[in-house]
Amino acid sequence: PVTIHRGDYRPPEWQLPDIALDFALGIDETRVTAALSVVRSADAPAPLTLRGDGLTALAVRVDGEGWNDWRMEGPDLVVDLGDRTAAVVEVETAINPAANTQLMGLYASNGMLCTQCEAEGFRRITFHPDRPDVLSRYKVRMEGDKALFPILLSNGNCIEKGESEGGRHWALWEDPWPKPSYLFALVAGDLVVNRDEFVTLSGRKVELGIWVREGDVERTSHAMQALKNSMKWDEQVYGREYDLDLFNIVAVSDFNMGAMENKGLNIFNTRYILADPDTATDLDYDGVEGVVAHEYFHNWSGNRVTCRDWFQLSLKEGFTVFRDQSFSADMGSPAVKRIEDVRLLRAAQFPEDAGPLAHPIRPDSYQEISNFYTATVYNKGAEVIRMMHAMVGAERFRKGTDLYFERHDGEAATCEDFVRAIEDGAGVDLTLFRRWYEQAGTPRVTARIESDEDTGERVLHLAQAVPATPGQPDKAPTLIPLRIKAFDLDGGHGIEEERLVLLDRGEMAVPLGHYRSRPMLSLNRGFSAPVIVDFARAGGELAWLAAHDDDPFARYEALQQLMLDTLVAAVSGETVDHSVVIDAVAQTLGGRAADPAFVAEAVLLPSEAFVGDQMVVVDPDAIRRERLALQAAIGGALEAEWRAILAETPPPAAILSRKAKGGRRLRGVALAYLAATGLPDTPAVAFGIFSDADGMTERQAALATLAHGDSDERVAALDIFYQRYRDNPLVLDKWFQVQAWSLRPDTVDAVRELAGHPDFTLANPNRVRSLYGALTGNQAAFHQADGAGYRLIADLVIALDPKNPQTAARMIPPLGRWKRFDEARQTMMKAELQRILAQPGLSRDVTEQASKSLL
Ligand code: HT7
Ligand code: ZN
Repeated sequence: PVTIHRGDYRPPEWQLPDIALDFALGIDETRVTAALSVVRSADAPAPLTLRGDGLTALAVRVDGEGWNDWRMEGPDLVVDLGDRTAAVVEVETAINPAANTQLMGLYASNGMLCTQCEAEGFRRITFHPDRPDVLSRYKVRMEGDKALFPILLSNGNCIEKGESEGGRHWALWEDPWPKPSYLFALVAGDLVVNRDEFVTLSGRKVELGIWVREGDVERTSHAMQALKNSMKWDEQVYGREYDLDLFNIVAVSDFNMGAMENKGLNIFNTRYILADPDTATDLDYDGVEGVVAHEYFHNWSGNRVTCRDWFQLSLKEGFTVFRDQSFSADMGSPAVKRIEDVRLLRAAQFPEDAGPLAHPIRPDSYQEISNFYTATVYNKGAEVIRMMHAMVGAERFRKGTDLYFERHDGEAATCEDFVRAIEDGAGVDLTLFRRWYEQAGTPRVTARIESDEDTGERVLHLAQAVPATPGQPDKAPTLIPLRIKAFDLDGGHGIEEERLVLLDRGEMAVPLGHYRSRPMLSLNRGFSAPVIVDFARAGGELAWLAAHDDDPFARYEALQQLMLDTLVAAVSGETVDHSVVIDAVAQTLGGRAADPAFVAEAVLLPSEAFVGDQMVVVDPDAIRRERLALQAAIGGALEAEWRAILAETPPPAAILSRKAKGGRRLRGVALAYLAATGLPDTPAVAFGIFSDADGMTERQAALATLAHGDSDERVAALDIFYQRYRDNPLVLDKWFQVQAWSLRPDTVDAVRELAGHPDFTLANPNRVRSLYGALTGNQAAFHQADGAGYRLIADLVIALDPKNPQTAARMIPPLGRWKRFDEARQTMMKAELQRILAQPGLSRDVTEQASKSLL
């Protein structure tokens, strides 16, 4: 496969100011006529290269005349326009949406037609430069059978519609805003709408529509509220107003990712639109809110200012994730949101940054761009924006973003443009900070307090190191902003204010002041930098911070570290005393009435994978054993507490207040701790909660707890759940998922069997993720000693690749973490990667991921 390098960027030789598309719609055949008005931007004559993927040119015309001066170069169409500087190039193609199992381009889902063009799907619809720095105004005419496709949607505004012969009808859409091809969208189908409106800051009325299948409209109210809240928030926090009279969202059930920000016509995975208390958990509700906001925010960070090339993806994705995280924090609990975001970063991004697929947030090269929609580009990218925000403060950051939007509105920009706008607008020098864009790998910060016992002077010594990553053996220090606070327990100088330390060199000494005894140091508060901190704590420090730190994130972090230290020691064969953790959990539980959501997050044990990340060689079985032992110890010691929490009447499922959600979350945690004790009544307690639940949060938590065990109640609950929700795909996904998450020793066998269940299908990415994605997240099962978990994933990749290479490629990274495991597992994991690579006709997506994973 060809490798594309960031340094090879060249501006386009032709611009396409206007495009007219004509679609004659059909499920099995859609005819597309594209009229591209092209204007040469190169100085000298240059052929017009239009990218294609699986297309045939049925006819080519230039300025209305049949044209023979064209050729195919591989999948692309090259049109020779002589020395013309402008022309209208018309190309006809025919595509088969029903056969499009890749779900890229124009495809059929559940009887409707829809598109997904980012990153390079437009070239599967018609020939086009298909690069994000070519922006055009689009006019789209579509015509189709009125009974099959009563609703016809595209970007912008519908400017005309009418009936035609043979039961057909048509619509003409126009988008006044120039956009890259990846933001083009079309939907045709039998849909119903939830309509609302929003009045913008300047008093313009915007019509809002959420389009779904008949019967689903009742489940769209949360998404609609989230949309209106997002529109308002972007005006208040970033001064960004919506810029069309219409904003449509369509939900589709077959979708490779979460959603897509097409201009004025967002297309969503149903998973991030549909929610009601009976079928969606509180976490699902939060997912809807966050993704609706994310896609809406792209209207400015992504659409009005887009990316020059795909290496700049984090320009729109990192910034937009930061924006959606800030929005969700403002809508709910900032502390809990930060905990969730950091947990995700550590679970998905840190391992990526430590493995063979590590890349900077602005990658230097790729073979298949779809493989770079990663936690690094998205989540580490968001952390990089967050650090800039922390260094300059909200007000100056806003000056920087105002300047960015003003300078680059209507343009295809770069990450460098963003950094320069923050520098100029906020008045800050980010020269050194730019290394975050260049270097992969999670920096490691080592901290140590040096004390002069005579004078009481304490100095914090900090050192940073960025690990070597593929292609980047040597790293330079970067700028790391660390929020710190030292607590004085001896009453010497009182409690100091928090400080922001800018660690801008390899090593640095930070005077802390004079203290009679060593102060309690709270470091990297709020996770101000996405780094790993090594800090040898004195005994009792973590427990003190877990109880007393005034930054809730730091309290959470201290308790997690305490748990982690205990688990790592136990896994390493040390005899451990669980009582320190138990006491700290008990202390934290004392705050549950005031903030149950925070308490629920804080008392959760670190995941098995995160424990593994702390070890030189991961031992999945020992980690499972010791984590279960600690869970059982906490469960048993605090049994009365857990039972008291469970004895309280749960908040009604329809109430989504912070407190109600927190209460339900804590009940789920309490049930898990109680069940871990193995006390004989726990299956009955869980089954009682499952049966009495008035909503999915409690029901799923109880089902997941039962799924770990071996009781009659487990069998009954799984059956009841299946029978009740077998016709609801999103809930059926949960049924597959809880079984693949199970801590039972036979989970790999169960997953293999579930893959043969009549409701399992490779055609739906949500279903694939719910079964196999859950398995790769189940450390001890995926790494089962006989390699059966690895074989199952490799079999899946091989079977899925011909149908949906993007989704197949996303299953590979867990196999690439082989260096972290013992030799026997390493051998088996590599063998599976090699088996995948030996398949004939493998996609570019899977080839790139599997071959890089072997390095
Ligand atoms: N910008 C969107 C990316 C996306 C995508 C990329 C590759 C293949 C399928 C896809 N669907 C959506 C999503 C987002 O970040 O908002
Ligand atoms: Zn995005």
